[in-house]
Order: sequence, then C-alpha cells, then structure tokens
Amino acid sequence: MKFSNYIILIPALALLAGSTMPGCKPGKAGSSVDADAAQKVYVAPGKYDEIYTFMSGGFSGQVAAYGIPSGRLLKVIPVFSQNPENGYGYSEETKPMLNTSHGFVAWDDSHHPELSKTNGEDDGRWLFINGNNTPRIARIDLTTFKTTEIIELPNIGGNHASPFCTENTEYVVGNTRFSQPLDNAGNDVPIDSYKKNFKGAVSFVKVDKETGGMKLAFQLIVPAFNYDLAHAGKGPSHDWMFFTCYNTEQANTLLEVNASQRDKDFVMAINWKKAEELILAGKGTKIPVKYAHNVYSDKTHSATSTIEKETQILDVTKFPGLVYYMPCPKSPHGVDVTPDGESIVASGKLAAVIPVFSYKKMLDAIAKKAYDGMIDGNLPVLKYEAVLRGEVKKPGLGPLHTEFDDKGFAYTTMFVSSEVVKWKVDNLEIIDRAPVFYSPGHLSIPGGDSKKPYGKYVIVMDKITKDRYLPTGPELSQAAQLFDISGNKMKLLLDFPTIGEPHYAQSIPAEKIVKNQVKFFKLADNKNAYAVKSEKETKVVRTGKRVDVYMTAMRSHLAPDNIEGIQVGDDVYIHITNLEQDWDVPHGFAIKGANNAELLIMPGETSTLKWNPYQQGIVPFYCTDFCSALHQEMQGYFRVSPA
Ligand code: CUK
Ligand code: CUA
Repeated sequence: MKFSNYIILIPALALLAGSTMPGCKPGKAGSSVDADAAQKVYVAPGKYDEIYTFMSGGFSGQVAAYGIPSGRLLKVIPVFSQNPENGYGYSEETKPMLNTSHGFVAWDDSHHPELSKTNGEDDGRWLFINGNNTPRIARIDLTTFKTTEIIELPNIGGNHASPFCTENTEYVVGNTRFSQPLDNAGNDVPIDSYKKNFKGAVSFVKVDKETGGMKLAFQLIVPAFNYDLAHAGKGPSHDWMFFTCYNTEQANTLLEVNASQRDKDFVMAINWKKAEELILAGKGTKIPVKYAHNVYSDKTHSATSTIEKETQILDVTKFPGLVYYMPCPKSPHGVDVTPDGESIVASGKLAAVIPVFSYKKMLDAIAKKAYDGMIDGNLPVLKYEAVLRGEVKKPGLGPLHTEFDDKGFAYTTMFVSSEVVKWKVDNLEIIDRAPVFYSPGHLSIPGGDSKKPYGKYVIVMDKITKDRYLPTGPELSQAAQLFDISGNKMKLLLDFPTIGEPHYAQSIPAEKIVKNQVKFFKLADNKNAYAVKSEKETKVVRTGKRVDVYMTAMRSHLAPDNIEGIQVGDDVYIHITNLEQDWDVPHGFAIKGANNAELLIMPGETSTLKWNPYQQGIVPFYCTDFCSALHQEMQGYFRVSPA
C-alpha cells in the first residue's frame, strides 16, 4: 500500500476525482507513529494547548477553533450558516448578518480562514473567512470569537480566491472562481458567449487599522478565467498580490476535459499598490451594483444590514503595468509566497513539478519586456524561463498547497499520491516525504504563510478518511493530521476528525489570542434598544398585535416568568438581558413548539427571539444552558388566549 509511488502517470480526468485513490487497508498506517507521539499530543487536564488552529467548516459554512497539539475542538464559530446551538441567524439581533442582495441566505461554503497581519506577522486580532457560494467575506473578532462583519462582493460568482490579506491587512481580497457577466451588464446573454461577455473581478476590501471595519474599495476587471487562490507578497514583494488561474482555455462546458488542454495556465501578478494609486487619482469608474454590508456591534449586541449600490472598477486592459501573467504548468491551484517574499510557489495540480518563481526575476522580465504574448490585447504574459527560479522535481502527484516553517523548509500537499513533501526553499531539493490518509487539501503551519513562521507542527487536512475512524454510515468524517516538524523528518502524531470539510486552516500561538479575551460584556455598556438593567425594569408591552417582553435572566430565574395576555396570531418579541457579570455564565431560552432555535445569551448581552403563537394554550419556556444547581428551576409559562 504505497501511495507515494508516482511512477505511473494518472490521466488528468482521474486526478480530479478523489475516488481514484487506491483501496486502503487499515492497520499499517498506525504503526508508523513514534512511541513518544502520545506524550507530544497529551495536554493534561486543566492545561492549555499551545496553539489555536482555526479551520474552515467548508459546506457547514462555519469556522472551528481547535487546540493543538491535542486536536480538541474548542468552539464552532458561526459565520455564514444559521447555528441553532447559540441562536446565530435565528435571533433578531443576528438575522441581519445573513442578509445579502438576494435576501436572507442561511448557508454558505467557507474555505479559507486568514488571520490579520501586522508587518507580515499574524497579530491575533481578526480572522477573515470567505463565503464561496454567495460571494462574501466575513470578519471574526478574536477577542469575542464572534462574527462581527460580513461584506458581500458584487460582480462575481464563487468567491474562492479569498480572503487573503496584504502585509499589514491594508486589504483583504476576493476573486471569482466562475467568471460571469458584470452585474450591471444584465445577465441575459447566451452562456456560449462566455469569451465575449464574461469577466473576472478582483475585489480589494479595505480594512480599517483600528476597528477592522471593511469597505469595498475597488474592483479590477480581469479576463474571464477561473481564479482559484491567492497570496500577497511580503517584504520586497509587498506591493503585489498573486492569483492562480486555471481554465485559461476559457471553456464553459465539460471543464474537466476542456480546461485541461493547455500545457500551462497562469499565475496572475497584480500590482495592488499601483491600482490603489490609480483609484486615489480618480481613475476608477463608478458602476451600479447591489451588495449587502452587515455589521455587528458589541455595544448594541445587534447587527445592521445595509444594501450598497455602487462600486468602483478599473478595467486592467486600460491601465498598463497593473497585471502580468506568469505561465504555470497545468491547472495551478495554490499559490504561496516564501517568508522572505522573494519566491512564489505555485502548484499545478496536474503538473509533475512545482515551479518556484522569483520575484526579482519577475521584475527584471517586466523591465526587459521578456514577453511570451499578450492576453486580451495588452496584458503581458512573461516568459516562463525568465521568471522561473527553479522547479521542485518529482514532488509526487497532484501538488496543491505549500506552507513554510521557521528553518527554511517548505511543505507541499500531494492530493493524488496522498503525501506531504518537505523541500528546501533555497535549493529546491526534496528532503522528506510522509504519507497522509488520504488525499490532502491544504496544510497549516503556525505562522506558515507569514513573514515569521513559528513552525513546530504541520496540520494536514484530508478529504478522505476511509479506514481511519469507526465508520459512521456512508458519510465518514473528514480529518486533520498533526505532524511534528521540529526535526529533520516529519513525524505523525495524531489524527482528529473535523466539522464539515476543512479546506484551509490558520494556526497561531495561543498567547497572542488568550491575552485579549473578553470574559463578559459590561451590563452598564449595553446599548441594545430592548435591554433592561435590573429585574425591576422588566415589563410586557402590547402595541396592536405586537407584544414586547422585556425579560431578565439571572441565576436562577427568568423574570417575568408567568406571562398572560398573549393572543393567537400576535408577534411576540422576547428580549432577554442576561444580568450576570461573570465569565462563562450564559443563559439559554427556548419556547415549546416555537419554529426557530433557542437563544444563548452571554453575560451582559441582550438577545431577542421572535415567536408567533398559533394556537391557544399554556406554553412553557425554560433556560437551555445548565447554569447552576437551580438551572432546572429557570422556567416559566405563556398563556395564549384566542384572538
Ligand atoms: S481549496 Cu479546498 S483543498 Cu477551497 Cu483552498 Cu485547495
Ligand atoms: Cu440559566 Cu440554566
């Protein structure tokens, strides 16, 4: 059972299907684990993990925080999907977070978490994550582990190349996986007019230095390719952002055949600094669009949603010097920049080598006009040999993603041959390879895409697990695998299952996050319109068919707890303020038969559940979070009378 054999070339079609993996038998894999592996992942009861790993939940639409090296799941942070566990997207306060130009969208597909950076280093302030389906970027505040902002991106379909950030988090980017006509062009064009009418749009979302607030600054209109992933330059290459593009054949049908024709696709290099200057000089064109911008406030404990109506675009064909293309073997997927910012590593998933481009050579090639043709008339394709620093030879099959450690090594996942390959950044020599189980996508090293990797571990995210866990019916858990990379050889330490499909993860030493934790919200600062600050202020107010219940929760009762005068067909809003002022004392709230979720209200917070009683009767409610020895006593009744 050797997946690392890559002598036989698997046809392109097969490479794309995870199911081509050879049949796997359990047993052998486990035996490759070192005797001291258990010691290295054992975090004693009461002790903290060393690292936080934030993993995307893929088709769950969420983000999960794990402790490393234990692999313990610490929290599921709801982002793009409703989450009944804590009422996210169900409470009146959080519903606006899921608003889009298409209305309320309760689900998405999240792929790439990205930690905010200062001077190219992870600063532990915010975590950005893309919504792939209804194109969005979200920002999670790492002091509260709450999603506090979501911005939709117009003009694109499939926000996959996102939300990678520049060296000082000046911008986070988004780019389309499915080129489409611009929103304002009207979408009633034949699909087979793809080459003529479809476009890509690269979004640059400005991030406020102090607040993290996002704003769609501008979009660059680029050729209709499929844009897959991105990474920003750093250090010398600070001004540039690199994107992989596949389907440069511009096929719009049977992509698995038609988009794999060419020997080379591209890495697109964008001089974002120059684009920013052009925008500041007023060269942008304003066009009408529609996109939602949702902001959550920790003061009002509620979100507002605004529909924006305009964006600024630059057509890159009209501004020479903004965009260059570097040829890259066969359908590149990941693109990663070395910690020194000098080399750009692209992974052609159907390629037999890993090309490593030199930033310096790219500048020289631009200066000398070492072109190999033009795209769309005047976008230069640079000569492969002119920009190439070298190739990592025979890395394995299906290279996808690369991260870096603190000792000058790179680690690349091989999707088809199911392994991680360690190579030296300076001479491109492979020095180790380790099998993984199976078909890895991304991998994450603490600080591994930053200027200063922390190293020590690599976490590999596998798409297929087959024989690794107790079976759970047809659907098996996806998984992460933890390797010790402190020595010369990678050592497998641990497997752990994950939620949804973990695409990418970002990992950071815990101390950068622990020190800023908010333990509870100050009641005195609560500016929610329906907050009450003491039990004395609780009340029930009827306005026509609307009933507002101002309720408090405090160990160990809800007040008021017997509520009469509710009528069938009323719109009842139950606003609950948690009066506790201590860490880890949320209260929950649920109503029998209510067609939504519970609320989970943090100390000092106010949260609102809307309820439409549809039949006469006595309806109990209770606190859902075991909060004290008298938790079971936290209950009450509504009496619903005929209208
Ligand atoms: S993708 Cu999933 S393995 Cu969305 Cu970053 Cu490469
Ligand atoms: Cu409050 Cu249980």
